[in-house]
Amino acid sequence: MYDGNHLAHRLAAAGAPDKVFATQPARPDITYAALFEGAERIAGVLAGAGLAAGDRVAVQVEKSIEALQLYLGTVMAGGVFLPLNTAYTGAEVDYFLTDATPRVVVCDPAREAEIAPLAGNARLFTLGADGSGTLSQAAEAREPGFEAAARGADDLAAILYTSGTTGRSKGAMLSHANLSSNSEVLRDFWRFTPDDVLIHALPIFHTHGLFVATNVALLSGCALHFLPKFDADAILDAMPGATALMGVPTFYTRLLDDPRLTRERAASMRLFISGSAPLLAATHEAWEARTGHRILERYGMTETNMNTSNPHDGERRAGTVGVPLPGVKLRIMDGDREVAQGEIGVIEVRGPNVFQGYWQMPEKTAEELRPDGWFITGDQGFIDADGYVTIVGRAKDMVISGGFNVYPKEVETEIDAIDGISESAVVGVPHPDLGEAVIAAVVRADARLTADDIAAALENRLARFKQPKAIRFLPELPRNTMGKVQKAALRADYADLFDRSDRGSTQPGRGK
Ligand code: MLC
Ligand code: AMP
Repeated sequence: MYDGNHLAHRLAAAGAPDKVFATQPARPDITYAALFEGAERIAGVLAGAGLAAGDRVAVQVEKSIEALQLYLGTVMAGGVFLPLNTAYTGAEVDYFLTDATPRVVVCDPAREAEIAPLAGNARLFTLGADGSGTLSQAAEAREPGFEAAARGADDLAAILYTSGTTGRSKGAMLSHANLSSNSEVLRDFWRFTPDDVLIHALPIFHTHGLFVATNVALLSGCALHFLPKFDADAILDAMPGATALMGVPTFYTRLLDDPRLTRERAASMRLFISGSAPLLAATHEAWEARTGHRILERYGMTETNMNTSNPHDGERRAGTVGVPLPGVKLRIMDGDREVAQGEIGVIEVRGPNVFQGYWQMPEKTAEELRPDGWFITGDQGFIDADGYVTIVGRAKDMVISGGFNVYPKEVETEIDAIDGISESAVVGVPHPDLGEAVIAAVVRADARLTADDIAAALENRLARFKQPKAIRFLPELPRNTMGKVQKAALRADYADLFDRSDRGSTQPGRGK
């Protein structure tokens, strides 16, 4: 039934119909057959709402099986899935909907009144964490069965927005083959089979939880422990009997904080995978000492899915992101010159995983995607003699906080727009729980302005994970002779702001 649809055909091929696809706390288990039947009903609803091939379906909903069915249903209906972080404020959602002009918008029932005016001419449905809402009502009213829309390898399947260095988010366009090829490679590289039981505690609005975890599970026909979010208790409960976990480094540091994490509890596990942010070698070592497992670290991004991975069978080298995945080419560049082996430069990648460009931003696409297909990642690294890649920094001004990316420019623009602010500089500093935390150095024109005033002004403008965890007032920003703000100096000044021995303390106070 899905033959003519490149991605749907592949995602539906491996799971045995009667097999349980997902177990979930407080909600019933769901089989592969039920997963796809629900997805077909949703595809029917979308088609009935006028969704034509290539139309966007913008989705800001809590994690649920129905949300996964919405992803699959969108692909089946020939649409382009556009997931949005649930933390985004109305102001942020407004930008995405204006930019992407979706045909259908799906939001949480609790935010319907707020999102409806932003949805414009799009058809609006609601979907709650428990599966309730107008989308499920419409789906239940339909007959099962849907003839998937014909879509080829190069047609778009998804647009994922990534923040931009200029402050304007860019929609990364991913084709059916971008997604299928990468997930097939990962399934094989990581040896996923129907016998696996993957603990899924990541959000499903980003590459990691949606395309890496979900697509790999579907393509291997394995089962998921589908958890609504990260919860150390739930993960530790799920671990006996499970075989794999995928997470950001914060997952691993938080689990290490729990004495219930033991070798015995991890006895059935075969694979712990980390990515989206750098995993400290110390975390890798502590994990091995506690559980006997060496975490497998891999490296990817929204525009490319996964690029490199430590090996399943060979040496998993702490502090490295492993070797280029089969079919992915990787080189280290200094501008237009490839550097000598072992030297540091900007990482570029090419392969079937590399995206189709940024939605309606040809000039941004041209800046980062070379005409011959090499994508300039903005990450800095080197390749050692036996092919392992180490990431040493970022050429792009970006903070990764708990696996979420924050572009300082976006935060600075919002702070600078507040009355009484002269200027600001936003940087990331080490944080014991989140890896990096966003902080702001601010110069006031109005000395009465407090840090709380700034926090209040940002409240409805920026998602909370982008809001500074500390605000410091300065008489002026440090600048070099060219007048450029010296962010490295700020990072050094505030490197110890979050006491590394005081894990989990995220609020050192916004101002002083
Ligand atoms: C939550 N908060 C954060 C935050 N997450 N602040 C900064 N950075 C974050 N990442 C804030 C909330 O706004 C809230 O603030 C408070 O922390 C508690 O919220 P919570 O929802 O209870 O947080 P928690 O469940 O502890 O979440 C932390 C987390 C989560 C690390 C588990 O952020 C997470 O699941 N991150 C994964 C992100 C991810 O999937 N990245 C992949 C991107 S794809 P307040 O002030 O209201 O108390 C990619 C490509 C690749 O990068 O290679 O994979
Ligand atoms: P995103 O735009 O959310 O897809 O984030 C992608 C970025 O996350 C990459 O460009 C890297 O900077 C970073 N990243 C992903 N995986 C790793 C990793 N294993 N180590 C270091 N950085 C990583």
